[in-house]
Amino acid sequence: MRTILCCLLLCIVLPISSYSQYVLLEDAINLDNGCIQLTPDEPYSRGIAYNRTRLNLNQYFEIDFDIYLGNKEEGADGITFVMHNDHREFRAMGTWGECMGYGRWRREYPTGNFISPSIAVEFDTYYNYTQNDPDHDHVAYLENGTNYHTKYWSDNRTDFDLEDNKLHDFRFRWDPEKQQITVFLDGKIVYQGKRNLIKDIFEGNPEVIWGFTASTGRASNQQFFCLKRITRYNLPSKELKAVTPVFPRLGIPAPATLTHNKAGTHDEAALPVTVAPLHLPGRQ
Ligand SMILES: [Ca+2]
Ligand SMILES: [Ca+2]
Repeated sequence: MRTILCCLLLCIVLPISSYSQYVLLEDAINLDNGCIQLTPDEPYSRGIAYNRTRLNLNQYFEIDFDIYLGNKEEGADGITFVMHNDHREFRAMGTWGECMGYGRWRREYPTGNFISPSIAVEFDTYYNYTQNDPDHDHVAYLENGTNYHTKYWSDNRTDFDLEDNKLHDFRFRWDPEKQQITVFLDGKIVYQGKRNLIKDIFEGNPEVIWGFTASTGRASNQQFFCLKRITRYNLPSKELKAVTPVFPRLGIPAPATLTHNKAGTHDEAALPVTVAPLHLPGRQ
């Protein structure tokens, strides 16, 4: 009887504990497929999801996840991956619309809602001249709640489109020895840069909150993410510390209509330790 009760309890507790890995703000919700929807395909929506476990920037780590930016090429606005030490902690949020729940309307006016100190990677699907966007979808590195950027990546294509009804594989790598950020999208390096994050951004604090933000404006798209794996290493030994499968509900396949964008393979050469890829049943 006790065994049956324990099993029943586990059945109840496990799904709750997997869902509770994230603090969900505003319109963010858990989806039945195990992913977290940041915005529905509705105008003027904003959703934010923070993992409850902070990252330590003294450790080497990689975060690997899928993102979905919708199925309407004319949709909006995009998703950001964010790391921050904003004083609002797990309640921090930025402005809606072109600011993607991360930044602010104008870089010159540090007013209103924006997340800072922070860094972010934006997946921008809508042209906004005030943020210096190219007229097509793009990826860009951002800091301290400013969406305005002078550099971007769009695979040297003017028809680059992220709202293609596909899951896109995104990987964020932090190497504290080199003080280097490397960002991959569908196997390609889309950003690489050196920055003393602890000193120059996070005011000496190596512990940062991390998660995803997204919003819509007049135009919209459904936008969600599915976190697959966090890999962390101790330095300087580069001993593997932990490989944490953090996909909320392992074993639940992605929507049948969605396929992966398989544009390339990851550059694994820079990894100090080779880690076998985490197998997600029902996913390729
Ligand atoms: Ca587009
Ligand atoms: Ca934009």
